[in-house]
Amino acid sequence: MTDLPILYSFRRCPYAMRARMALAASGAEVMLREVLLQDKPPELVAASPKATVPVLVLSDGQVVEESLDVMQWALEHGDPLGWLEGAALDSEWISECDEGFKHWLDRYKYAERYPEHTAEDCRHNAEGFIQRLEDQLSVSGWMGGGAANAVDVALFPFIRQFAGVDVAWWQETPYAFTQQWLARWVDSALFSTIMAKYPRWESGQTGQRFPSEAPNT
Ligand SMILES: N[C@@H](CCC(=O)N[C@@H](CS)C(=O)NCC(=O)O)C(=O)O
Repeated sequence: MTDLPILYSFRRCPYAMRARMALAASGAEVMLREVLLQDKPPELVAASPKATVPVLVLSDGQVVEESLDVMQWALEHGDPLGWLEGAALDSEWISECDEGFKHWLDRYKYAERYPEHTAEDCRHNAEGFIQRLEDQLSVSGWMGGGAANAVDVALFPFIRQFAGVDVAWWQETPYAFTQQWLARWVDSALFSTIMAKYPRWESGQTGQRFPSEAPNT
């Protein structure tokens, strides 16, 4: 048994990615439980009836069930990279990403589920946000100040998804600063760590220490 916090996570979920990035950067250790969204374990639903990931269950039973709150918890625990310096997780950039941009991202990525729009229209609608990012990133290469901070971390998994829908198209776009910024995140050692593949968690198991037991994949 362990009294480490428990993190319910799904590897490819961008909300879970931002939480795992902050946890990995913070030096906190958690027990990661990799779940399948189509077959959520009852333990997750019992801890958080809305049953989205990520969910962090602290050793005192407190449940942190929003990705930004998991980031905040992690970075308050430890912030050696200074990601909270000059950054606030209630930034309008993040709310714009999670609301407007994500709306069009889903419709672009899963265009077949939304026959009322063309994929190109959805991409075009999402691009307004990308253009604003590009303008911001052209100033210093980051979302604020001269270094990476928590706002960059919260955003990049969603931009990665957007870029990944049609990589050839993305590479031809004029968003050079955003392309570079995204590549820096995706090529980082921290990102490789948080994208390690964990086996699906089964009831009765404790989970796997994250990030220290990250498999080498
Ligand atoms: N506002 C939540 C959103 C999390 C979320 O929507 N996660 C998705 C996966 S990427 C999820 O768990 N969806 C539930 C489902 O598919 O049943 C957060 O920031 O943590």
